[in-house]
Amino acid sequence: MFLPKIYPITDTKLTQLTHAEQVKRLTKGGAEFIQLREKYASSADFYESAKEALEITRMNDAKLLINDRVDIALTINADGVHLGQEDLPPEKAREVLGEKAIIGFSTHSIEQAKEALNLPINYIAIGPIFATNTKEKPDDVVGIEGLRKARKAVGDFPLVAIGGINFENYKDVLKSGADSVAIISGILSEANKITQNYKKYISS
Ligand code: TZP
Ligand code: MG
Repeated sequence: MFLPKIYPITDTKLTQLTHAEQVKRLTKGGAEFIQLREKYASSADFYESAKEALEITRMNDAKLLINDRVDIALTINADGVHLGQEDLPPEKAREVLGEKAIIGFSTHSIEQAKEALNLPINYIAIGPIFATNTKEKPDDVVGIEGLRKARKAVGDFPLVAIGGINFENYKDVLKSGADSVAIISGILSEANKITQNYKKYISS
């Protein structure tokens, strides 16, 4: 599966922009793999905005994953879902979405990362690597050392690092075993510079 080095995730609260607008700005910067993360909207509203965002990723040959919501991913025919420890089990998501869907799964410790190797998923995410204010009630910080250990534990399985990653630290994170870094505030915190910020990562 194609996993880009920089994996942006949308946040409407932080940006005050629709998911579609964020996706527009990200794809303009060259983003090829984007996750929609929505913790507040109603299902009806998220369904509409996810559909709108998918049109933009399709036009730009980018992949779109939906956080938490297998039902919405299925309904709009998104490219995949990103699930957490308390979401629908990945086995069930695979049954519902089929073989072609991309399924990512969040872990917060080496033990969870190891267990995730037995699941029908396409990548494991581990975090938070660093402290973050973006997620409500984040798990304990894994740290760079934890990431190194996670890499050893999962072998060459695709591994995404998340949490507190920014322009200053992302290269260290990639060197410490992550195939990809998932970033929210490090790209979106200045809503008028999303395209520019995304480009800054990929061009350095
Ligand atoms: N899961 C673990 S940390 C986190 C999520 C969704 C938040 C990442 O946001 P940021 O702004 O990149 O720290
Ligand atoms: Mg979740």
